Order: sequence, then C-alpha cells, then structure tokens
Amino acid sequence: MIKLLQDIASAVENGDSAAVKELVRRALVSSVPPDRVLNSGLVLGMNIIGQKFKKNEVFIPEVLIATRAMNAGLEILRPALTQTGFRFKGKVVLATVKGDLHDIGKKIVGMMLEGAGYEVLDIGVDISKDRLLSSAKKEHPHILGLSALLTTTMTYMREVIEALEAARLRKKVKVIIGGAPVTKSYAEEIKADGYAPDAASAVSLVGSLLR
Ligand code: B1M
Repeated sequence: MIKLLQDIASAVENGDSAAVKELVRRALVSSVPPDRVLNSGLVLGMNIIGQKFKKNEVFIPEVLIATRAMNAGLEILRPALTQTGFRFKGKVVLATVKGDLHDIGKKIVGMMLEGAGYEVLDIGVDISKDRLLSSAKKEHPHILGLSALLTTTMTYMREVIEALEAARLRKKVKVIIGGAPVTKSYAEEIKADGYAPDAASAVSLVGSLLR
C-alpha cells in the first residue's frame, strides 16, 4: 500500500495526470482508505511540488501541471471521500479584488488549498465588496482570501475589510491577503488576519488560522 501511495505522490509531482488517475483507481479497488489516498498520496505530491516552488527549484508550468494532475486524481477520489464521510478541513472563498484581472497566482493558491483538503470556492476576478459580502453571507466560508497584483487595487482590500465590519460579518470570517505588491505590514495595517507571500505559505497560514 505504501508503494502505491508513494507512486501517486510521485505521479502528482511529475504532473502525470494519466498515471495519477490510474493509480488512484487502483488504490480504491485495492481498498486503500480514500483519506490515505488523499493525504499520503495526492497531497503529499502537492506538498513536495509546493516546497520546490517556494525554493525556486521548479517554476509555474511545473506547478500548474502538477495541480492539474492532482485535480485529476481528486475527481476520481471525490465520490469515495464523500461516501466515507470525509469532511473538508474548512471552506475558503477566494477572489481577486475589484479592478484587478490577475488570477494565475490566486488559482495556484486555490489548487494548493484544495490539495491540502480545503473546500475552495474561487469567485473570480474584479470582485466588488458587495459580491464579497454576499458570498460571505451565502457561503459561510471560514476564510476569505483576497488577491491583488496591482498597487492600485491592493488598497481595495482595506475597503473590503471595512465593509465586512460595517455589515457585522468581520468576526465570522478570517480574511487573508496576498499578491506580489502585498506585504505583511500592509496586512497588519488593514487588520487582515494574515498574509501569505506564496501558495505554500497560504496553505500553512490557513492551517494555523483554523487550528
Ligand atoms: Co499585469 N502587471 N497588468 N498582466 N502582470 C504585473 C502585476 C506588473 C508587476 C508588471 C510590471 O509592470 N512589471 C504590473 C503591476 C505594477 C504594479 O501595480 N505594481 C502589471 C500591470 C501594470 C498590468 C496592467 C495595468 C498593464 C496594462 O494594461 N497597462 C494590466 C492590468 C489589468 C488589470 O488587472 N486591470 C495588466 C494585465 C495583465 C495580463 C491580463 C496581461 C496578465 C494577467 C493574466 C492573468 O492573471 N489571468 C498579466 C500578467 C501575467 C502579469 C505578470 C507578468 C505576471 C503575474 C503572474 O501571474 N505572476 C506581472 C509581472 C510579474 O509579476 N512579474 C504583471 C505569477 C504568479 C504565480 O505570481 O501572481 O505573484 P503571483 O502569485 C503568487 C503570490 O503573489 C501569491 O501566491 C502566488 C503563487 O505563489 N499570491 C497569494 C497571489 N495571490 C494570493 C492570495 C493569497 C495568498 C498568496 O491569499 C488569498
């Protein structure tokens, strides 16, 4: 069983979607518990690629290919996880803020969070505070993740937090922020709950906020 799980992790790391699908199917047929396939196979592979990405040992194309392979495995696994009463570790709503169309980094963050066992709802780019408020009310996320790549749009993050406060929703959801121009000190200044410089750090941050 351990060899099969290691093979799944390696196939994710190598971005081999076909092998991931086949190996996950084989693991399920062999009665490997779905949560082990997830955590000791798919997620392990994503963690390895995430750490390599953080250390500049691999780059965006490798991460995207690995996340696609991980998602291919997750699709095979999803029904089995649901059947065994698997519960996501928490729910995250992600958005790129109003005025900003950049979403490559946010997609990577979302995929890495999914790989780590969180339910992720990516509501898109150019998202207004009104849409974020209605998402917070409707979806009840544990975490609201805001991304911005422009110095002109990162200021909108403060407006979102103020709008959440005005709507008395601020205590119900943790807000994390990220994107190239965003800093830890900016996060503190606007009273966000956390800042992550990259996708692997975002996974650690969400884990620590929901602990
Ligand atoms: Co634009 N762009 N862009 N662009 N673009 C930048 C950001 C820029 C730095 C380029 C430059 O001038 N050197 C510059 C911003 C300058 C500034 O404000 N500081 C810029 C500009 C000016 C513009 C336009 C205004 C250009 C124009 O039209 N004159 C325009 C604005 C459009 C708009 O948004 N309204 C524009 C447009 C575009 C494209 C549409 C062509 C395209 C976006 C395509 C897309 O995203 N679907 C684009 C791109 C691709 C870039 C660059 C080249 C690459 C961005 C990227 O995807 N990086 C960028 C230059 C650069 O960064 N080198 C640039 C890769 C990605 C993996 O990294 O997004 O940083 P990143 O994500 C990381 C972390 O930041 C973090 O984790 C990710 C993974 O590790 N992270 C989070 C991100 N979100 C997070 C959220 C979290 C936590 C971590 O929690 C929720």
